[in-house]
Amino acid sequence: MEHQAYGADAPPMGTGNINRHGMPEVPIGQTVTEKWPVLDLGNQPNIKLEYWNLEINGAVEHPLKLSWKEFMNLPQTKDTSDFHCVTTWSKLNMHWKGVRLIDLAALAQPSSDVTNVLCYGYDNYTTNLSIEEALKPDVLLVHTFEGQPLSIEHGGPVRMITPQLYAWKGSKWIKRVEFLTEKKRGFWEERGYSDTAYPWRNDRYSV
Ligand SMILES: Nc1nc2c(c(=O)[nH]1)N[C@H]1C(S)=C(S)[C@@H](COP(=O)(O)O)O[C@H]1N2
Ligand SMILES: [Mo]
Repeated sequence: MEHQAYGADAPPMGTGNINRHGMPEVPIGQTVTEKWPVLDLGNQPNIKLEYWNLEINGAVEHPLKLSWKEFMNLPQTKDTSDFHCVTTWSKLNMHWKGVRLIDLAALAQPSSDVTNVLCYGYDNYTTNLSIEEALKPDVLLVHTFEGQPLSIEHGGPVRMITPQLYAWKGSKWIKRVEFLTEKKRGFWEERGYSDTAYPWRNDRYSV
């Protein structure tokens, strides 16, 4: 283990102005890009809106299975946030519109012993998050980017974003969020990537 100062966490690592989370704008080891690269497992599902559903279930009082219309009728949130890919690019100031995961959780009512979530994509991707990270107010299920419907290659009709974690934690083509009372690992987490994925800790791989 690396040496740390007594009585304090190591400061967040990165460069640039301090952002709204009190973090340096560009996390350690990242380079800002203007382009938006596409990264996935190579299978981009094309889900017609009439067949699209979002399931919120697991350890919850009221499991949900929402149609597109029901999803779009939920309270909508606009936000501007940054996107940090573990392959070392970051894209800043992206304008999103979608539904907060915490607003969906308020409808589903997770039980008090929930500790984790596992998110599932229509391409059978999975990724895991702690409940604390999953319920941060900038974790959105987005359908609109820069005023346009989110493209299929970037996870449309709806994907999750996790601006305070590496971007693999945000499932494209999101299909299901399962609330859990113990950790289950997702696709990359089973292959050596970090459960926590904190960009300002250079927390890319599991230790
Ligand atoms: N469903 C699904 N979500 C996914 C992935 C995937 O393969 N399938 N790849 C992840 C990875 S590794 C990254 S870096 C981001 C990339 O999002 P982008 O292609 O829109 O840049 O999506 C994440 N979400
Ligand atoms: Mo990635």
